[in-house]
Amino acid sequence: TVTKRLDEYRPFPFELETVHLDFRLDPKRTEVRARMAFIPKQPAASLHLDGEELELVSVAIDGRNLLRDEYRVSVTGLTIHAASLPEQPFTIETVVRIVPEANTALEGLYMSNGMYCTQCEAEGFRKITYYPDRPDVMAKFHVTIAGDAPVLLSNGDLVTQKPGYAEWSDPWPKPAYLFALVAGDLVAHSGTFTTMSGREVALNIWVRKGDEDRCDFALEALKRSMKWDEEVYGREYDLDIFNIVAVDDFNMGAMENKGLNIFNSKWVLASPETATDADYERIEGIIAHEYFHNWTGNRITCRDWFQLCLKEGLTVYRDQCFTRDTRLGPVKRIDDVIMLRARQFREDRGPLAHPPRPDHYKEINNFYTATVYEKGAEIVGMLRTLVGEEGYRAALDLYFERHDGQACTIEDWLKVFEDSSGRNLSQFKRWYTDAGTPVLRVSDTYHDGVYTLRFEQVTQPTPGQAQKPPRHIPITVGLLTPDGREHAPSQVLEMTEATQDFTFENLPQKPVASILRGFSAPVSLERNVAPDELAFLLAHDTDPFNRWEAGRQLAQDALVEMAQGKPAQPDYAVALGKLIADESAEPAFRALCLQLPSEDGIAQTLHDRGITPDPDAIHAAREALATGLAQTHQTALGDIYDAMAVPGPYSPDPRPAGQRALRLAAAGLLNRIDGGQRAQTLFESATNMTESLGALSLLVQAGIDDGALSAFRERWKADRLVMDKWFITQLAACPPEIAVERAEELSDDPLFTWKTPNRFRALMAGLSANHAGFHRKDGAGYRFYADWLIRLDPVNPQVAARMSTAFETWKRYDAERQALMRSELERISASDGLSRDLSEMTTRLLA
Ligand code: DPP
Ligand code: ZN
Repeated sequence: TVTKRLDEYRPFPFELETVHLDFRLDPKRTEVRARMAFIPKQPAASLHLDGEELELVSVAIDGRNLLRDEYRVSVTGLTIHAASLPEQPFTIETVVRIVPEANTALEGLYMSNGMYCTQCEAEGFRKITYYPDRPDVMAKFHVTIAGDAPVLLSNGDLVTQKPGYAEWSDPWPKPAYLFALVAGDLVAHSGTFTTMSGREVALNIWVRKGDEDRCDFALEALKRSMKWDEEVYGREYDLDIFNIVAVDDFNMGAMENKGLNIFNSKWVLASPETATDADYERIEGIIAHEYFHNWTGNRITCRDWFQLCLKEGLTVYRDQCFTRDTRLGPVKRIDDVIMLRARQFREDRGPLAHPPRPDHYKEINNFYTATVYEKGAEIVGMLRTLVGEEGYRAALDLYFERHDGQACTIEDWLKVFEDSSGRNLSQFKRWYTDAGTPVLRVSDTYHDGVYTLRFEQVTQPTPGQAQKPPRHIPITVGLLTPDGREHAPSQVLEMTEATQDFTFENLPQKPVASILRGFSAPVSLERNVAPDELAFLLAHDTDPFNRWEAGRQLAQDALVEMAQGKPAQPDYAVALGKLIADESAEPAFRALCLQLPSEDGIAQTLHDRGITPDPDAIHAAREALATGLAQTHQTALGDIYDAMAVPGPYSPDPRPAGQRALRLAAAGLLNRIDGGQRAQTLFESATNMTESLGALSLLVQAGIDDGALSAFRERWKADRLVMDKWFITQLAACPPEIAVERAEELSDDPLFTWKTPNRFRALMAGLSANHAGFHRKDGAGYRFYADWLIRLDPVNPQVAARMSTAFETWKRYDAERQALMRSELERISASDGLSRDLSEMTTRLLA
């Protein structure tokens, strides 16, 4: 397979103004007729239209059928020779046939539970018809659908419909990856939204019959998103109708097709009985994300797929800010950083490390990563920190004004910041082009009223990038007096050198520095801080992020010691005691402070400190620390458990959700010493999924789960979304020594419908989340996991490739485990007919 390179970008030599698509739907033999109006822009040798797995019926130019020697069909598409191309504008008409029911890769047009559905990003449109399937070719789409289904949907506005037929027209030029078609027996949960200029937009959430009472939360979230984008970014919706469809078989979370978003049903459907607090928050965030793409992604799209983070980083940043504004801001920030470290920092330290804007790839689907998305969002946040609130809004206004209707690059994006702020961002650009997480070392001195912070930045080499010049890093710093007051408001230090000093004068006493407030840059901060200073920050820091961070640091230090067989120091337990008792803090915040670092995170920290992580020792250390905390704070935790019960009907609002989170965190610690008694009671009395699933997880962890797991299965076996939770929860929470056997048993369960991505992911992610279970010394976890990747690959290469990232940390571990993982990766890469997706992944993982 070929490697695609950023520096080989060439514009498409034709303009494509409009495309007419006529679909005749049939599961076994769908016919697609496409009419494309091309305008030559420059003399072209030939015209290549992308196409894969299509049966070509005919191709004509300006009404004349082409002869067999006027074009060539290959596995990548249809090429029309130059001699047959008119010099004036011309129309190509093609007819192809495709087989939706045979499409298990879920890319292009496929079927899910009898419904037709499409997924075209990144390059799925070429599996529907021959077309210049690249994001910089933007055309107006006109679509007719003939098919035996009550509901027939496509992008844009509805022109006409009658039984078995519908016609849609999208006035906004768009790239093919935003095309969508849905046909099926669906029902709508509907509403309206009046935009800021007074236009009424019809909103519909389309679902299978029986699911319509689980749509209201998503509909309201959509309205909140539309309002927020008007208020915060001045962006108004631009069609008369906005449709969302829920589909059970979907490779991604959701897709922002113009006017017709398609969602994995997991991220739309919610009821108190079936969705957790975390699901509610995530649904709201994803609804917002896909809606926000209408401006950042659709109206302004990417020139090529190397620029993916232009739309994704910005849109993630926008959805994160939306959630911060609508829920608890500081708690959301901490959640986002936990996620960033767990996924992106992990990626950045391993063989899959790549820049937010990669410069080469074989399969673009392998670059829908935490680096492109979450690190991409952090970069936007840093830009905002550098230019300030007003500067940010000015830059975004200019971005929309200058680039509406265009396909853009990271250079265009940075230029609007440069032009609107007058700043030079050439060094800052390295955040987009360089991979790796900078390590930021800090030391401080104090003499005669002058306090000096010395920063040193180092970024380790990453695959293909040996040299790492210094980056432009915004470091938000606050200084606290020894009695816990602010010396001065937070300020942003701009680091641009490898080593740099910043001084603060006229300080009567040595201050306590709170560094990297709000996690102002995605770096790894290394700082020798005494436990009593961390305890001080945990008690007094006015920046909630750093307050939490201080506690996390204490926990991590304790776990690193304990995982090496050293006894636990009391610092963390003592410091945490104050926070447990601090009733002025948000329950959701206290819940986060009670959450211990994950075992995978501890393994990473050990590796960073030059110590080979031992998964069993890490598991034992974490259990011991949790048990110790429960013993030390038994009474206080018991009080919290009682006080945080939420009476009355369920509400997914952040406050009651925070109380439930704190209550479950307390129960989680106490579970180690109360024999699972609280978990048992909670499981039996739970009236919502948050408590029910939380309690189930604790019972599994305590090893007293038999009755509960089967009762849960019996109650929910017909509900696919809840059953996904049943699979993942028991694997993630069970004692590591039984994880692989349990995964094997579950893979024999008739409910393990492995071709459904959600179910496959539930089982595999459950196992790999069980750190010590997955990394079992005899390699049984690796073998089981690899067996399933090999089995899934021919059916659904995208999901198989995505799930192979479970192995991305293989070089962290001891020689025996490394050898075991390496041989599984080699076994995968030697399988017959390996997909381009998984083959690129194993090659990179093994490099
Ligand atoms: N559907 C994915 C997302 O919204 C890819 N664009 O991020
Ligand atoms: Zn997105």
